[in-house]
Amino acid sequence: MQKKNFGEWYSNILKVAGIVDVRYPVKGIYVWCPFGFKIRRYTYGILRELLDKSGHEETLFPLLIPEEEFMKEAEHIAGFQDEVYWVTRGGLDELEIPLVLRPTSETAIYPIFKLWIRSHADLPLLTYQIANTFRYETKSTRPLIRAREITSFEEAHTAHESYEDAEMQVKKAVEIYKSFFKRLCIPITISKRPDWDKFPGADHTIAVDTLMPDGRTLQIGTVHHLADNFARTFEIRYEDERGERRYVHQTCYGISERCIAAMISIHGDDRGLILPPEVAPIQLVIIPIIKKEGGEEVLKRCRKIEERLGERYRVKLDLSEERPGAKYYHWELKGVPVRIELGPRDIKKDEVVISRRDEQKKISVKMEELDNRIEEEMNKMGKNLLLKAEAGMRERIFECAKIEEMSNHVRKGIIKASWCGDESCGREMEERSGADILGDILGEEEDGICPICGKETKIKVYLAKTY
Ligand code: A5A
Ligand code: MG
Ligand code: ZN
Repeated sequence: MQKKNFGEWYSNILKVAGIVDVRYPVKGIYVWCPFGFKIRRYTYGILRELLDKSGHEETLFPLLIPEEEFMKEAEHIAGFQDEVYWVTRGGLDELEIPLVLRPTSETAIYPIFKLWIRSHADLPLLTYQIANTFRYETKSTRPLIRAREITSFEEAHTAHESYEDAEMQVKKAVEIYKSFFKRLCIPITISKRPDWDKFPGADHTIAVDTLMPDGRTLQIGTVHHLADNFARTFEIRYEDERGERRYVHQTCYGISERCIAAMISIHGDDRGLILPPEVAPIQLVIIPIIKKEGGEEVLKRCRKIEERLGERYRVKLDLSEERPGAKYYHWELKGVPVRIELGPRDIKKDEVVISRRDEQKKISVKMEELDNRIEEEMNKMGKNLLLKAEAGMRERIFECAKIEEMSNHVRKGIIKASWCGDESCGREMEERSGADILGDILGEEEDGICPICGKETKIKVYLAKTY
């Protein structure tokens, strides 16, 4: 498997590592395999932990949305009408009220928020759900990256007293997503999408992107400030302290299985997956090296290690009939962070050999130091994966002053450029460079000149070829 042919590598690894099965007979719809689903479980465990501890409560709203509710918010419909699946029949009957499969859940949730929210005492309201959503995507579909059934859609929905309170929530959400991607060792950029690329119905959108090995960026999360746009449509009001009825201001933010696509793609190598220890279904594999003699003793000791380390880690003792070399190969493919080898010679020295998936070095460790050493190596591995990935992204960010330079760097990474902020210049810059504007780099202002109109500006933007 050669990662330099990234498209092929990606399809292949999903298959051979047992992440998803793409043979389901509906385009853009995939099956999670047991191993892939375990990665999903640990990954979403982190997301749940972060949302729970920042005051969000988990809910679950229905999959089916009545046409009338779905059609209420003009911009929202305009943005999604090409992408929705309709349910129009029940058995042999035409449904009186056609239903849409949620492409996202604003129009399922907000009619109920209207009932739940009465007074300022009900605010802020912070909820999230993890569910499947359906989008009839027309761009080419790709497992975990552009699915028609998004199986792992985490969407948070919040309501607040004022625009400013919602703005604060946007900042908190960005911090939550930053922590999440840090735990997955995924480097990100954060930018404010241009108006023509914001979420349908939003006041503005902050996006989280990462750079994939083929030089294109993938949007792996978005945080939307909805202002009172949906509140006015769905009449979500609260009574303030003086007894006046006011519209709430809302936010919503989402992440999908793209986070797993990014994690696999960014860390993996020619040998297979490399998983951050926190989300690896198997964190530690023990391989007994059985020679002609001393097999009993080796197995006994391996079982002991399995039992002891099994209290703290997800451990696999590989007792299959394969030769050690074949076992190494298999567990490397599966991305197991740490391997322990133990043979008769190691027993004599009261040692074991350990090696980390991200570095091919073998290290001999005294038995009594094993527990501490494993903990240390797991920590180091997480840090190393993040540092390596960050460096990989940093060296593929190119500052460009002219359109020609920009087009030369498309598909090589992320372009950083000045932009006056006018839509017409932005669109022309996209067209002539062949890259899309990801958005305004928040908190970064620098004197520069718009490459289209020549006006002076402080706005810096990222551009890239996107997925
Ligand atoms: N309700 C808000 C949160 C929302 O729907 N936002 S969104 O449309 O931007 O989607 C949230 C995230 O889902 C996106 O940032 C993107 O990372 C992911 N996503 C969107 N379409 C997807 C698809 N077809 N397959 C996989 N992930 C997708
Ligand atoms: Mg565009
Ligand atoms: Zn300009």
